[in-house]
Amino acid sequence: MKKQFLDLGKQPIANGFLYKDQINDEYFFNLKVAFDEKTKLFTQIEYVDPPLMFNDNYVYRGSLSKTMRDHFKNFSLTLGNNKKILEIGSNDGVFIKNFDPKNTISVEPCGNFARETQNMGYTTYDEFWTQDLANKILINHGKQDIIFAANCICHIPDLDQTFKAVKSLLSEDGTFIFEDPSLAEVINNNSYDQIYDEHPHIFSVISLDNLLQRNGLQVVKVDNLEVHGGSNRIYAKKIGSKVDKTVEQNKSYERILGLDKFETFERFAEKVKQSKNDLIRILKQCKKEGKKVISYGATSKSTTIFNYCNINSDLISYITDTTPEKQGKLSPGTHIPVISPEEGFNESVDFAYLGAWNFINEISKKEDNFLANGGKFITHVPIVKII
Ligand code: DWN
Repeated sequence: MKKQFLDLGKQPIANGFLYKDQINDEYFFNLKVAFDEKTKLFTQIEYVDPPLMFNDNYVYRGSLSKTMRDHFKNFSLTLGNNKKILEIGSNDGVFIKNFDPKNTISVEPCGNFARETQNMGYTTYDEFWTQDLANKILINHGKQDIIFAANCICHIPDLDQTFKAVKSLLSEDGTFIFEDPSLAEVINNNSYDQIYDEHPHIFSVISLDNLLQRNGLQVVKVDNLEVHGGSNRIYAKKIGSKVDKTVEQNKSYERILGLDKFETFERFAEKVKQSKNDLIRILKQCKKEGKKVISYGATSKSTTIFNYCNINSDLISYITDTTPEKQGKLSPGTHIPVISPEEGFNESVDFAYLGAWNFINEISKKEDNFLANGGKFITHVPIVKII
């Protein structure tokens, strides 16, 4: 049974960057967050219909940061190039491009990106991951040694169907490897901006093992990763496989954090409200002092922040982002203009709110001149502060 603990209000499609003449048709939904007492899953009350988010106009490109390009390249080297591998949610190919197209299949429902990987020579199914698709791939290509997904499984509302379909396509000793933001890190960092339409769930290892096991799979190993503010790479195999000690280590850490208890999330909800008040206060103070504040990185995460905290272009002049598909548009819901860093990240800026706080190391290195000249970053992670 789902028990609600947090209401983040009316929210738009997090990656629904739009033009002025599209404002009247903008879609909103109620972003309410709950805890499932049975599976211990952190999940939303109302899921957004996937085609509203993932379609030919999808704008998020995984390959735009060096951190993520290096991350996937390094992991691919550990897997070797001689296994049959399938990726669910291949985006612009940032992971699969490290593999030989002969042994590699990808699945990507955003047609614009599916065409990109097809053009790179990869067999790409431009469809959502379902049992029907798994059946089709089984007939066309046979069982797979590795099924991989990064920042994708937590995007899928129906986890039972997802895991059953994975199991049906895995070879007997095959491994399902997937990475997603870690619930432990979301709680530790108060990074409530990880909650938006595309993330109907945020996973603990405890909840994942419950869900996988009821579908014939089990978690056999966990890697804790730094990317995206703290993620877990889960290795799952068919039930009965050898289980690494990292599984129990992660579960017992999560029990210490209370991730198996509703009360933990009630406390989290209080911290979220505090964070909202602190952020609004700091931005209003900057405005009062006549400072120019912009936002760095037009992220899905910042859509949650700006809409929950009612932050619009009164407080944030504009957002800079390297993604060509976001530039020249307005941010979802609160309609702050998005422009390129070349146009907007200059000496006129006093403060930059870090929409892409998860890339703070990469950004601080790149923007050392801004910092050296007295510019400052603002973040809400783990508490609202000026850096
Ligand atoms: O799961 C998801 C994650 C992996 O990616 C998706 N649901 C959608 C997306 O979420 P996000 O938009 O919050 O992701 P990022 O990776 O934090 O987005 C970073 C944004 O910042 C991109 O639009 C690129 C931009 N950027 C920039 O302008 N300058 C990034 C860097 C590193 C930079 O230096």
